[in-house]
Amino acid sequence: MSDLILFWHRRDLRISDHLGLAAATERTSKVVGLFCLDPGILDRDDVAPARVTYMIGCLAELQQSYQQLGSQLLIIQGEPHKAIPQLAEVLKAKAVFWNLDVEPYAKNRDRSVKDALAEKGIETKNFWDQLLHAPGQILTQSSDSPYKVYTPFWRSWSKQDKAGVAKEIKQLEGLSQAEIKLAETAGAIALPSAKDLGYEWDTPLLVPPGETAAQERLEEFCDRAIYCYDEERNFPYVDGTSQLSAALKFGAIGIRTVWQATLAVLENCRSDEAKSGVVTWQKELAWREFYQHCMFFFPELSEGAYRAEFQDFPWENDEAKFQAWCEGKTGYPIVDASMRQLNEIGWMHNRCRMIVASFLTKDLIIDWRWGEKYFMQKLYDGDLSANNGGWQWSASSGMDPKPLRIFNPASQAAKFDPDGEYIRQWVSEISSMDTEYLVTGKIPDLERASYDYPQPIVDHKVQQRKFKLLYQQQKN
Ligand code: FAD
Ligand code: FO1
Repeated sequence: MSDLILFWHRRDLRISDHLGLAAATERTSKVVGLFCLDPGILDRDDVAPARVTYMIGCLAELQQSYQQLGSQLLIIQGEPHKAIPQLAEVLKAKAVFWNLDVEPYAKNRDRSVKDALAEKGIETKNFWDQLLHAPGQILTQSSDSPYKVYTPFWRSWSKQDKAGVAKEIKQLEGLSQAEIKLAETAGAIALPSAKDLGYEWDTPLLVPPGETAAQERLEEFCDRAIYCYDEERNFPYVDGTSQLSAALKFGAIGIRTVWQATLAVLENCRSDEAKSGVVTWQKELAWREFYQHCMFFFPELSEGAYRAEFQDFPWENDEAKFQAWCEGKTGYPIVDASMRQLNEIGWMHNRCRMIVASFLTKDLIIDWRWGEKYFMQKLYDGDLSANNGGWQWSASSGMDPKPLRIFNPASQAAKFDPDGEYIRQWVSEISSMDTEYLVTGKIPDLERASYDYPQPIVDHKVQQRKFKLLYQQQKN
């Protein structure tokens, strides 16, 4: 009988273009997948029902894929450092392999699992799979230290050679019936639904879960929208972005597959405009990597503000205003449209993420960590590094050296939703209002009342002045 390797999946919920899994098959044909439903994550109060629904959907497809290859994906539930060694021991696994992650929680979890397996004499082996360049591969030339600023990171990152798609897996050997029984005694269960886990979400997801849907979406995007990405990515009513964020968060698609697709598209570009669309999209992939590298090297980012002047900032933290922001009832149409999109579909356009984040921090003077958490509670693509990076960028509390960024909601709407199409789509009670009112937000009181639309909860001009003053005081 061949040696058994268990492959522990976490945010790499696919078979194709999978570095760790391909490496396991180099050693043995008997590779069995494993996913541990982890109460350390699932019992937290910042987990979105939409995200768990997506994850479970990915696991369902992954389970089928393993079966088609002749093996299994085992599901267990419990603290990984107890549940995994127990299962590995019962199955007499030779080794447990997994891909690494940048998150502080992941680093601690993985250390404890590694130690517990070592105590039982079970080998472990790890890989960097979720990034094109692992942390430590992109360092400053001058001091060999991690970059804290995106632009020089991009310059270095874009120049380095990138790996091709990982080896295709055609067949695996799985557990025997007797071994499956043993696995059950050691805690293997049937895959629960998101609802079984306490997460209800009935709205269709923008991109359905799983490897197949992610592949299809990538192909669709590379056939069309990527060529106009530079132009269209900023307009929230246009389907101008890939919407692959959840697939990338959970590894339903391999990052090398995505990168190779961009290279193939570049070869097809006939105009500079098309080329620049593709390069701009590549730059977004590099933002994803930049924030993950930052999280890896500066885990304190996950605890709070990076810059000193924001560490004890006198946030007003008005609960009622926060509630209005969450519900999309601030009286600022572009802000409300964005928050309602988030609440309804578990996703928000990037331009709108920036608008509402600026509004929460600079207009409502509410701690950005409240917004960061609310996003995690709602987003189906919620990801610690990207979300924390986006919030610290918007709050001006992060590594970004630029001076204070304050977005004016009306100017943003005028530029990026000039006909109010996005606002009309999401704020249904004002969908028949004059475009000018929607875009400027200057809606006469009588109109507001007759459309049953709230009064603005703050005055942008007043708040902007107040925020700047507070900021100056903190700096001195
Ligand atoms: P595309 O425009 O098609 O971009 C392609 C991919 O690049 C995305 O899928 C994503 O993986 C990555 N990417 C794009 N922009 C960024 C960025 N600014 N930072 C990091 N990665 C990026 N993205 C998340 O994946 N999860 C989050 O929780 C998240 N929270 C955010 C919070 C705030 C306040 C802000 C301003 C941005 C946040 N982003 C987050 C980044 C960005 O808004 C989303 O990645 C993007 O809107 C997803 O849509 P898309 O897949 O169509 O992106
Ligand atoms: N990973 C797991 O290994 N087990 C889980 O139960 C689990 C739940 C989960 C829920 C929401 C979410 O956004 C991610 C989730 N993940 C889960 C993946 C998680 O991102 C990775 O495990 C990270 O490495 C944790 O730091």
